[in-house]
Amino acid sequence: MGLTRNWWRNSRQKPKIFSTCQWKKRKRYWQTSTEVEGFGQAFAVSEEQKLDWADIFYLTTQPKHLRKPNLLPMLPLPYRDTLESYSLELQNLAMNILDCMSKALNIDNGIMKAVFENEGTQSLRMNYYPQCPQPDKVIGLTPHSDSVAVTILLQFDETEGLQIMKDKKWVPVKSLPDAFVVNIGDIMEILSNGMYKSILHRAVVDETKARISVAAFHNPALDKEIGPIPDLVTPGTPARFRSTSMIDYMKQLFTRVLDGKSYLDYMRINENATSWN
Ligand SMILES: O=C(O)CCC(=O)C(=O)O
Repeated sequence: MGLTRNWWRNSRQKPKIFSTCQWKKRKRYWQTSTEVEGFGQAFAVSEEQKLDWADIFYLTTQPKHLRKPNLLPMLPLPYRDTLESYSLELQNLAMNILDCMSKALNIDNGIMKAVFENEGTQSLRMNYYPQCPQPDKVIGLTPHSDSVAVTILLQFDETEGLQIMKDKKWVPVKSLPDAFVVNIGDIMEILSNGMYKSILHRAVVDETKARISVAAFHNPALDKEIGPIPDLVTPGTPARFRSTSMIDYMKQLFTRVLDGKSYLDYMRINENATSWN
């Protein structure tokens, strides 16, 4: 898939922006009250909100014209180049994953291509979870499902922290060397009319070790409508989600706090609908 071992090793440079000696430089990339991109906190929407035990650096990477001029284009070299090639490799990997999903859903792969290719968006979130003397009293990342279609997650240092909800229990996801975790997001659950389920997950923190992860989020192009793919809506499997424009979906998203799968529930047509699988 184009991810050669050497390229992989080079790209695993830790996001240096989190090292303490970078404090002053970091200010250049700070989030503002009206801007979710940059360095700061994930999904902070009110003064009263309890924040997660993490710093994040969030930025749009694809398509290029949607990049904030003060973020990726201003990052120092060689870090900027590393992110650039990482972004492109992951965009290709995401398209391959979507292709496999089309096969599994038994739909023409041109359908996914039309939604994701060319202007399909990608954003990266680098998460830094410092060690915490009382890890049981905080959460690194609030339980949530990703609002996007597909997330490709890279975990550094083999430090554990990611947990998924399975059979009503939190299950740790082992961090394997040279491996990505692929998360199904809410948009994929909507497009597949519920055949793929988005995964509820969270990050916990460690008492002695900090942890870094990088999530690459992949979404349809902003001028697309999202809703169940017509081929997957039949008299026996009626549409389980509303359709909306990507723009409206994103606008709504950033006014909400991160809260489990509540946004997907908001998009659901009939919450009492029984699951097909
Ligand atoms: O740090 C992790 O393992 C989880 C990151 C994550 O879920 C996210 O960035 O949405």
